[in-house]
Amino acid sequence: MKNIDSYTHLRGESLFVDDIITRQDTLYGLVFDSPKAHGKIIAVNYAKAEAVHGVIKIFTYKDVRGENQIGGIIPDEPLWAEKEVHFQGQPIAFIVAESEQIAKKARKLITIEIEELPIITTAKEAKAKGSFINAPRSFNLGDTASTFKKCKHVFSGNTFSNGQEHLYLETQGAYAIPMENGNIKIISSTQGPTSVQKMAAQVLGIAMHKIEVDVTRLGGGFGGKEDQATPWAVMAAVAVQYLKKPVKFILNRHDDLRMTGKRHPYDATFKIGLDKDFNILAYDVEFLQNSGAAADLSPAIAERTLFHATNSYYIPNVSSIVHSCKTNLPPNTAFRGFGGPQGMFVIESAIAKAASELKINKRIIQERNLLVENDTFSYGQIATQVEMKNTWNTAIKDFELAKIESRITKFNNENTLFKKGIALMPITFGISFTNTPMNHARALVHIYQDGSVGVSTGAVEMGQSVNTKMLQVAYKTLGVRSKNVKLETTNTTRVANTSPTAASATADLNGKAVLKACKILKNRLKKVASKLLKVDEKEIRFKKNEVIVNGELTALTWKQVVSQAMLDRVALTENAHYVTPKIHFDKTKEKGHPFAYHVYGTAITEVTVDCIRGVYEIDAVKIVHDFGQSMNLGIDIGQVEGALAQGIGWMTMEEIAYDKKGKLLSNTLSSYKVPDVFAAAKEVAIIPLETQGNKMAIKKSKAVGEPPLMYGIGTYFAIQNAIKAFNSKHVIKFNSPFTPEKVLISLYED
Ligand code: MTE
Ligand code: LUZ
Ligand code: MOS
Repeated sequence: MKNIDSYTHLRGESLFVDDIITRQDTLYGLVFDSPKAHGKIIAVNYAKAEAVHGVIKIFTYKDVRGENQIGGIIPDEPLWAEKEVHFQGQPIAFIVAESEQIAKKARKLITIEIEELPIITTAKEAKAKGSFINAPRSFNLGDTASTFKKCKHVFSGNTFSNGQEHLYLETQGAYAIPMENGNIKIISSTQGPTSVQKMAAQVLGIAMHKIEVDVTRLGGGFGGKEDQATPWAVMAAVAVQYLKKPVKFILNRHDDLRMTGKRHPYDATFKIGLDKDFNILAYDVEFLQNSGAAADLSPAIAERTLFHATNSYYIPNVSSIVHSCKTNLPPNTAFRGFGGPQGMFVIESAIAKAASELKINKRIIQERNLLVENDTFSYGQIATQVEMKNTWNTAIKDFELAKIESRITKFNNENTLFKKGIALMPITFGISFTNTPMNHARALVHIYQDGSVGVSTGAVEMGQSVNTKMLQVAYKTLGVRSKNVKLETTNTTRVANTSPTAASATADLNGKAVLKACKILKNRLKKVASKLLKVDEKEIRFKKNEVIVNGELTALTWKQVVSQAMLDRVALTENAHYVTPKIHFDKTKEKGHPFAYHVYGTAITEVTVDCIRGVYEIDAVKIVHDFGQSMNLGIDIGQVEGALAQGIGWMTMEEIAYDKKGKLLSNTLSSYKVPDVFAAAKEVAIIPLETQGNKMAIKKSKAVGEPPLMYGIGTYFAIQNAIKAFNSKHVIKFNSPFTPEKVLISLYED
């Protein structure tokens, strides 16, 4: 089934926040943000801005009737700065005017005096100064200290991986509308409608039921709208509470780049110990997460770094620790992979370092240590239904790795100024919110009296095609035609108290709820049909709007059954609640079984480096991926391709840069390079692994949103191998992204 949005997308008819028809009296918002990264606010002068014709009001923390607080995990983030500022781009005031142009003009007239305080921009500096968000977390297995003494080989090193801009095509934004009795409706481009509702209620000082949040779809989120869609929606709501007029606020790209957080940069140090057969016996790792100026989702992201610190390997002795370091940058936030990629880059670096020192192929160490059935993760979960080696061996066999390698060797022998490199990248990613209480969802299914169906869930459509999957679950379960089912907007008054659309778990959680609701409705209608046909309800099946008895079509239709159900006063609406069974985690012990299951895969990446210029091309990425029993391979392959491109971008060209003053230098699309069609791999081959799938996944179709991003990590090591083929003296480093500048330096250093 095609993505149900493709028709309107192609015709430009799909609705995003900025496409909603505005009410005539709509006003427009714009944020005035801090020009300094750290300091005391001495004075702000709004007089000139307020005097601009068409400026209605400038809102500050003084206008907050509830709490000036939007911190989710830790209440450490004011909506608008009060006495101090902690990062460049921190919102201080909200200008509401008759037009965006007027607001922009007014913004230029605001003057501010700040007494500057010392600025921290890196995690290392923060650690040295003891600047943290919270206490460190640590996952441990076995005993690394005594094991290192027994290891034949021990290597250590350090790594850095940089942040990443989400660059959703649709920037952040919201439209808030006054309803009667002080109620407010907010149309928001958010992955977390309930977070917007909850924070708006908290800041406005009103009950949650007075706020309705509605989401049609997002032009991309990638984690950037899990938490950070909230402030803009809340600001608009504060203005509505005061002015009783609709307020629209869409960030322009420049403001969005400057004011929002990104993927967390990580510094790390590692120590890895191996025996004579290259079994990894011990791994010690310390992560320094650059969290930015407030917690946002950093503690949860730090935790997931620990969950994925050993990637796809079984290591019997692990000690891992992560510090969330407080710096004067915009609070960094969720980004596809949620700390997992940062953890995996370090273990891959450690293995690369060991292989380089031992002068063996990295693949030998990787392969020896791949996870197998019943291995224990550092967090105590026992690995079951492990497909790691299955994907690895299939990739080697089906993509004929031996042939690729000999072709590369031949090429490198015959060419002096171009060198090729190859790397294998295994991935293992845990599915479920690591915070167990968040693993729940609801679906509200209406069958209308004409037989058509409306489905509401907590899932937010953001391009990942979750609505198409929900529709597939509904029409197949009910036994109607796909055209009979419509996916409604995501709305907090229809489906309440939702977890954000995140953790790749949305289709599983909401899909299971849809399945449950539809099964109940179907059984109710079977009773009605059984009365009409005078056969046992067990004999009845619905398929494509037909009623089938013992495999034979009957004259009865779905529509007739629904009409009869109306006459019989049968409920044609069902609300179902799903919670992921079996999962648990004990934070006091840092042990448990947090994930419903894991997703596995292997990528083989080939690159060619131009050894005069330092530029490179990605020749091919060949992937064997564990989709389980995919319910929509077209969509799932699209997710792999998109995530791969994003992972390659993170590892190679996307270079976030702040200066020492905490000013974002990569603040335009000419100074921040995202992968385009030329940067994409010239060949992407994806083989779906043939497996039984997992019962915990919706229709045994495994979650796919985030895991394939980590295939991109293979690119870093493929480039490294190409450099080695040119410059044997090159001492490998782990400092991503591997930009052409860095490649060029590596090619010629001795
Ligand atoms: N795909 C598109 N096209 N746009 C997005 O914003 N977000 C990714 C992934 N795929 C995203 C995407 C992220 S970060 C997550 S967590 C998952 O989709 C969320 O959706 P799912 O849980 O339905 O997989
Ligand atoms: N968000 C979250 C996530 O709140 N918890 C998670 O475990 C998670 N994992 C991936 C992406 N977003
Ligand atoms: Mo995705 S980082 O869970 O929004």
